[in-house]
Amino acid sequence: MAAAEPLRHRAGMVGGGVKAVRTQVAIVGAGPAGLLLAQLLYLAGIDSIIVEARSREYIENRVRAGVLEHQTVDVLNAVGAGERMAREGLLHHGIELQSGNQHKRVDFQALVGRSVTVYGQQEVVKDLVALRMASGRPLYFEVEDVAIHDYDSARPSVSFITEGRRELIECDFIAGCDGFHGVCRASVAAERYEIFERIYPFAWLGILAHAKPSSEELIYSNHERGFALLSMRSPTVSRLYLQCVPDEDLAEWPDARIWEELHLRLDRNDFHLTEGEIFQKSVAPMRSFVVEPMRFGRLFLAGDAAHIVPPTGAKGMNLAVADVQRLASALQKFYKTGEEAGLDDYSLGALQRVWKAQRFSWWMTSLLHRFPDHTPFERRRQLAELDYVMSSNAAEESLAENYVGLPLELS
Ligand code: RFL
Ligand code: PHB
Repeated sequence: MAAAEPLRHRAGMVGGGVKAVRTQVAIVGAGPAGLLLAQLLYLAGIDSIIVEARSREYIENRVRAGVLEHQTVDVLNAVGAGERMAREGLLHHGIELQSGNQHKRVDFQALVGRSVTVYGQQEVVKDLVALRMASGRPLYFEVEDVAIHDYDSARPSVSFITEGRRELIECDFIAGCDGFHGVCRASVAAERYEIFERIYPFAWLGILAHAKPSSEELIYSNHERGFALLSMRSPTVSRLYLQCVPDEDLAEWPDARIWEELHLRLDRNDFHLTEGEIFQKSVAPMRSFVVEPMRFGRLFLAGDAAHIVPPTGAKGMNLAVADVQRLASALQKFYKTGEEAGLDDYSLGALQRVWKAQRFSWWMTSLLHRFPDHTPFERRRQLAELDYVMSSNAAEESLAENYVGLPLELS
């Protein structure tokens, strides 16, 4: 990757004592999408400013994704964010599918010659924040009242309040990397986009526990009582999930009840879950969501700002990473040659991958959860499909190909 060239960035005052700064790309949101985009641009000699609503401590401790596709690992390595991941990340060559007492290992290496890495999203965020700090380029935390302006013109801007003062970023482009509840997508008039959405009639209750993972690989379990997932973060920390109702009240889930339910859904004749001290609990809703297009003039949406997948396929953060790789490559071409074709293709190209990940995430979710409205016919059909996946090489290969990540094609 090219070394950093001199960066273009200047400050001045505009009317009313508002401090104005100029940059090439204003990035809203310092999640994996915003932070990785900033680093990719920095390495290409393109200046950016990031504004983030939360504190550094908050974003570095927000527990979310855990599975990185091999392409995500590759790009993190390429931008210099791979050192700790190489030491602490856990390379996984397969997963286990479970249906009652039956289980089957899906061997990614044997089927598609690829693997995934288990490394917490907040660790990726920490590594990327550290790189941003080392670059010396601006990353404002705890900003308020962020608003985007004039993104249909050649002179867009982003305003916000930091430390009680209003500031304005004048820029060439705005990257909306501000997640599902962010301000960027919400600022676009509703008639300019179409939304595709499915809300699932269940959620995941997730825990982190100081417990040695009871299995070397992830276990996805379809059980009479509902879905359960065994995952991990390190050799001493287990990450476990239980299907629950969407408005589940955590107060009704003391630790003993969580372990009891996990045992019921994961234990087998030859497998018994190891317990430990639970130090984090949360409930995550399940939704499939896509906005089309992902570009409005000089505003580009990336990551959860544009799409949400249910977590069963472990695709959310990986999609965010693929979006910003595409966006960074298009911006790089634009600044080098003035050519806008990559920017024009961004939305269509990104959406092709997004819809394939949507399909896979919906499929894994449908295969593994108990649906409250399933008829006995639909439940039998689901179990037959799972049995098919667990006994057909062709079906396993398709699962493996999608799980490790489809190839990323950048024009
Ligand atoms: P993020 O991470 O939500 O970051 C957006 C950032 O924008 C900030 N923000 C604003 N900043 C300024 N002004 C505003 N007005 C702002 N509004 C918001 C926010 O504070 C935040 O810092 O979006 P990004 O970068 O697109 O990244 C997406 C991923 O976070 C998400 O897709 C994954 O966590 C999804 N996900 C998983 N993805 C995977 O690839 N593999 C997994 O194994 C996986 N497991 C999961 C998951 C998500 C889960 N939950 C909690 C929904 C497991 C769970 C339980
Ligand atoms: C996680 O470890 O948080 C995790 C793993 C696999 C998934 C979702 C989440 O499908």
